[in-house]
Amino acid sequence: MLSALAYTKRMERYAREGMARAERIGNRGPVRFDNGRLHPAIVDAYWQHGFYVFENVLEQREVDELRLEVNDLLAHAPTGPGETTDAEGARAVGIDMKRYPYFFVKPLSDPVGATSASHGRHQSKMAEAAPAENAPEHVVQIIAGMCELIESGLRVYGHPHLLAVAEAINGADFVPYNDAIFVKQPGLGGSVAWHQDGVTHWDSPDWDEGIHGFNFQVQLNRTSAMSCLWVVPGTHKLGRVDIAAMVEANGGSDQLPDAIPLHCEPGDVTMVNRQTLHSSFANTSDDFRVSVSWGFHRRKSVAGQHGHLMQPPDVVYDDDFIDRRASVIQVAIDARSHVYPDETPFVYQPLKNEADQYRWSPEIFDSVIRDYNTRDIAI
Ligand SMILES: O=C(O)CCC(=O)C(=O)O
Repeated sequence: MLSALAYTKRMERYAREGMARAERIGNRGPVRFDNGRLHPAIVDAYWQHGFYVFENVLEQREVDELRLEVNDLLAHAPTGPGETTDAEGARAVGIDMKRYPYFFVKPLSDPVGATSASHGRHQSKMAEAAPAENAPEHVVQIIAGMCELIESGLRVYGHPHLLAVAEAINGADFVPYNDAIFVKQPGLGGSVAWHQDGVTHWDSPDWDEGIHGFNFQVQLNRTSAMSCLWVVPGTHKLGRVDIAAMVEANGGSDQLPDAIPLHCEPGDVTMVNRQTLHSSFANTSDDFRVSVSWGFHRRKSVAGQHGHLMQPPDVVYDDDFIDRRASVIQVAIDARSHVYPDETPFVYQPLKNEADQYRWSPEIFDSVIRDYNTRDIAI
């Protein structure tokens, strides 16, 4: 295992080269609309490269609200796997949810590379670094269930521009996937080994480059190439890629030669096709990275499928299951409208005639939002 210093040095050159490649590709800018629809140049650019970086999507106020609540959540998270109390000894937040929302890692480690986790989709082990002697044994890497755990999480889920993007990419009847707040503390955050997200449709006769949907990530902090998400552009078109062979052809190194960093400023939002090969490296930098992530599918990609990721295989995504999970979108739109009354709310076509049934209230929170993540639609 490398020392953190050696790991940083090894990353620095790769980061510089990656930044140059990223600059050549571009594929970033503000969300732009043309006659109310996502600008066709953005749609084309997304389908060409399998990602897009939207700049300056969230106002500072919303970034601040998210930061405040995520920091509070981190302060009241359990101190480690299996623990029930936070750092002050109080009962930790979220541990009574039906689906436990936290995923911990050992600092600067790769917990999933070359394991069978998630159908073995992380085929190759990433380089690891030795954390400082006083580092905690485990750190939080992922917190699920943001629409239940933080109010700003529910509100951002109803962001009109992001929902309009989802509609442009996945069709008007788009439906949710899951959500996860990725936390990469400086000097502690672990890696996420190279993978493609989808596990269901690789051999499907209907396979195409969008069949496994996409993920957004709202960035709450400045993230450099040393800490951010990396992608290999264009891999969403290739079908299932042989990651182990790519790493082997790269002399065993996880620093894949064509990859680019999706570096961001606070309030930027990345959109990454779930079939695009992506990873993040152990965070030996000074960046505190918090990425609030969630995804959407085409409805027809999930209808009638059964649980693969995150759900037991006997769970079937029938209309009832999908509609229930999708109603979180409508509640989020309404919750947002109370705090951002000057915005034009997004009209979610599947529920536009039932919007009144999904106005935010404590009762609707209990029936739609509480434990909504047990109904995540993972494929
Ligand atoms: O953001 C990261 O560090 C990893 C994200 C990721 O792998 C995913 O969303 O599937």
